[in-house]
Amino acid sequence: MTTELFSLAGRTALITGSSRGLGNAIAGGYAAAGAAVIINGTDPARVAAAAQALRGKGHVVHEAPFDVTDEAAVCAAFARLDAEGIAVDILVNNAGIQLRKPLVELSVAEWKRVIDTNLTSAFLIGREAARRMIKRGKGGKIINIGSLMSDVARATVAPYTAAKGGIKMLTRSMAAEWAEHDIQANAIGPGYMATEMNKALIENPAFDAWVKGRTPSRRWGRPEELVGAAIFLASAASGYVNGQIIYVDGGMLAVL
Ligand code: GCO
Repeated sequence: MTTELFSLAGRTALITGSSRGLGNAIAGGYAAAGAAVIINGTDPARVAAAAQALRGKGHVVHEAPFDVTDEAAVCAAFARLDAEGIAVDILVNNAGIQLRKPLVELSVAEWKRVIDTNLTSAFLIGREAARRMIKRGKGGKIINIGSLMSDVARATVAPYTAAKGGIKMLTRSMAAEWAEHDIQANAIGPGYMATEMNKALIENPAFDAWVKGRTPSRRWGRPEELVGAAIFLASAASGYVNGQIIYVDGGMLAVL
């Protein structure tokens, strides 16, 4: 009973930004749970390498290199999947960038680049995936990757924070419109995870000490520590969970 509840066997999962970082960890966890996975990223060579690494473990892996901010590229990617008979049962909107700069120094172009990559992409890809899930009539799963910044702010990461706050509310909007089609839309809020995006922070002794002091677990999170929540939200175990955000943050948001 338990293993079936959390099995992803027979499902296909598209994870955006999965050639590295958190997305790649989730893709590996989904493949190990039985899903076929679709690796996405902007760099075809990096996507191919990530896909090959998972195939080397015996998993079924497809490649879909496209720019998540480009509507035409998103639609073309889904058209290719349609043509290949690949139906997306699980979508993880993970792709995101960070830009650390004071608001007063930020350009509109910089603002838009973060919002487009971290928020608008989730709308674009969520819309294409949901259109097909609704038409197929077999339900689906959408997991949006939020952040601590879905709920709290830190100076110098305003566009990222605005986007991640939007991710939380877009998740609820998706739940409001798509739950009746048996599509569960939820989010995961990673805490300070040891990823390439946070390398500069990890290597900054003062910031590293702050994260460790501010986090009850007294350490940075590891990307693979998101896999449990990601599998839960992608599996039958979360069939009545809608519009929620699960924080995997070592307890940081729970304490002062
Ligand atoms: C930062 C970090 C954070 C983390 C993560 C926390 O500059 O403060 O990049 O944004 O990456 O999002 O949940």
